[in-house]
Amino acid sequence: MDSHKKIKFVLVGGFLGAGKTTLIGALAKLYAARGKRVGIITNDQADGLVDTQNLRSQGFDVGEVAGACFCCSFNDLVSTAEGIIEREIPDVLLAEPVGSCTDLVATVIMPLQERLGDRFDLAPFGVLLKPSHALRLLAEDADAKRGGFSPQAEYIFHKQLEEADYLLITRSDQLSEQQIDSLKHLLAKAAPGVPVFAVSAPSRDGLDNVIDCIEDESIAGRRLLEIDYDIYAEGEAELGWVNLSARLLEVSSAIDLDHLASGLVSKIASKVTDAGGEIAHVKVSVLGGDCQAVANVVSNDLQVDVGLAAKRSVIGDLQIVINSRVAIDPKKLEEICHDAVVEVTSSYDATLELGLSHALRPGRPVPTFRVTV
Ligand SMILES: Nc1nc2c(ncn2[C@@H]2O[C@H](COP(=O)(O)OP(=O)(O)OP(=O)(O)O)[C@@H](O)[C@H]2O)c(=O)[nH]1
Ligand SMILES: [Mg+2]
Repeated sequence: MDSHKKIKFVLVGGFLGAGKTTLIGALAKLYAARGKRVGIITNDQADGLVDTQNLRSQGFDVGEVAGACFCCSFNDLVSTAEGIIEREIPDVLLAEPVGSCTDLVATVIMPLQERLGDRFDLAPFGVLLKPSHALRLLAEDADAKRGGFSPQAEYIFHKQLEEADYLLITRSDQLSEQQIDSLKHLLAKAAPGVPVFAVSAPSRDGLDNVIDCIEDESIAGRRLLEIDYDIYAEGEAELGWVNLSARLLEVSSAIDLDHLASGLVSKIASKVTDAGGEIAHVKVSVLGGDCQAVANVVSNDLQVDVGLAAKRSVIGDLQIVINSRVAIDPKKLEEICHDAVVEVTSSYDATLELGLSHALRPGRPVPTFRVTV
């Protein structure tokens, strides 16, 4: 790369389970096919990220900011970007913030532009929407308007919309034209004048529109929010957060990685539903040799999905990583995840070794920097 050319820095926003990691994987592949070098930065409140493993297993250079969101660990975000740049200068850096974060223009994009604008070219800010979630939260009919989460958590969703330069409705492969049109109609009211595109990572529909938005500086509105951090903090704290890891050792007969990952997600989801919890995203990665499966569920009433299929059965040690984000007490969620691993793996001829577990509620966001009007 021309050492004077700026690195395009693309922050991909959206609520938990909206499809950020999946879109980043698809964009990274598209950029790579066009001869561009891509670096990726993932982010979470605790370490042990399914997303990092998912994107690394697809062959990308992924740096991780773990322990706090980008806005509260801005300097870690910069040093992680520098780590990627030292390995090989990318043309594009794709960064995924925590899905319960907002106010990212003021706390990440503008501070990056002000401090590192000579190295980075900050792309317009795109925000993804999970159709089932958006349809419920934006519904005009009061009966259909049931977000599942508290008004404080819904506040975060609305603030995310408000700061977007462009909006992406994900999973277009699962939507009818009519559903896409009605979502666009609702979004035209909620975010007037903001371009909206429907995208599908599996079919690649709409990806060119995303690249066009990334390149179109004229849509970068740098919308600074008026936001109440008390409500924002309460909304984030509604979610229980569990990252748990385990290993399956002495595996004596081949285990289907996709089946194990989806079995674990199903078990956790059914226990969460029984306990009255509201799922934002439960994801499980199973790694065996050089193969990886990731299974997900993003709502109590949606099916478990194998987001990254290994299509392999493996004999040998397996690594399991569970990331659960659910509106429920984190200790209860930890117990559920723990019990699910024990129950699901008991049917295999193998030894279970439980590893680290983090159970928390996200703390109040305290941005390192915050640009105001
Ligand atoms: N069919 C379909 N599924 C998708 C698409 N995009 C995402 N998904 C699925 O949606 C689920 C969540 O996707 P992720 O990319 O992990 O969502 P995320 O926004 O990164 O989630 P968090 O990191 O938890 O905030 C996974 O099961 C994906 O396979 C899409 O375009 N089509
Ligand atoms: Mg993700």
